[in-house]
Amino acid sequence: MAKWHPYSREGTQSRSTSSRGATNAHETKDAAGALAAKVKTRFLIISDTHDIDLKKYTASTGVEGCKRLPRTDVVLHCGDLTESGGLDNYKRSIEGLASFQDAELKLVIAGNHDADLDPEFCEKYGGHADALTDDSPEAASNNNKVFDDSPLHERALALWKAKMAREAGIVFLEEGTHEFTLKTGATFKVYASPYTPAYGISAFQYPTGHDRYNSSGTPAWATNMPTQQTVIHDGTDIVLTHGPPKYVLDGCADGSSGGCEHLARAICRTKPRLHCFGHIHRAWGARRAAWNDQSVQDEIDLLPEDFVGRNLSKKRGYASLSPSIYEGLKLGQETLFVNAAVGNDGEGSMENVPWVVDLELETSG
Ligand SMILES: [Mn+2]
Repeated sequence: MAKWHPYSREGTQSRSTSSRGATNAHETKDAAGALAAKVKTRFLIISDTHDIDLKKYTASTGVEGCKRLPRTDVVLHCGDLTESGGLDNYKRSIEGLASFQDAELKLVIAGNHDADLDPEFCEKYGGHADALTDDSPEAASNNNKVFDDSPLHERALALWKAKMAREAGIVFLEEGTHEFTLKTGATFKVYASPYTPAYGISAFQYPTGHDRYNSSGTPAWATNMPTQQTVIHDGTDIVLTHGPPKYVLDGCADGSSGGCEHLARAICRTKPRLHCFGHIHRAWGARRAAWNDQSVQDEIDLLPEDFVGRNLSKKRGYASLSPSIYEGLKLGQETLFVNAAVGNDGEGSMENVPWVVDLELETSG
């Protein structure tokens, strides 16, 4: 089979004929010269939806002028599904994610606004969520009977792990490393974390001096405190965090950088193919970093921006990368950073558009 290119005629056709489940595998030589099968996998990356009803963007007829989002293999949601939690709001988020019917897998993490999913936050400040309004027996069966008087965070989490979510291919990721294999055989390792550096009173936060992502290399001013779950391991393909790494798509309104430098160090160390996040809405965008022998271990060398611009993306309803970015994306040599914070404009629509990214993944077995 000919080499697949995201913008080639062949690549376009393979999408438009919608042969779901068909592989686009081809053989390429890996670093050791061995033949390894690769399969193109299309990701929709979205973050900070803050109670937006995603069904508006997946309906076959445009609803309220919303651009319909394209079909993808996997949806990645980088947290802040809600404005301030709430079981009804999570349920609407689950229904919205489930409406991406073509995507066989939807990976989801919480964010600092999804307060009642954080047990520590709930214990300290109490939860924000109200009980579900639909307490019919049918809803109870779909929602794993989350209507008992168990702690709020348990009920919120149960909703995300219930039958309705599972059957829709939604996987709520706890902090740590998770491995997935798609129907095509494409396999990938994801590190997930909902945590961000402390800023005001919010859920899933840690003091800026706590390094949870690395087991060594922590500067003297900070405290090294990783666990097997929180450390980012070598061999990670995709890092999915709520917050950005320091100095990468993390510019705040006051000119400061809202990202985490320990996370940045972990990305330098592990060099994943893709690091996606949100949290800092105004820093929406994508940047590519090249890792070469000259690069300093704790600095990220960003390449110039060369992706499709924000205005064109808005017209189309989603953002994607220019071909030149794809040509450079080589495993271990480059990392693609995506801040996919779409934000709620206050009227239930997105301020920015989601990203569509293709990765060539190894196949299992
Ligand atoms: Mn956030």
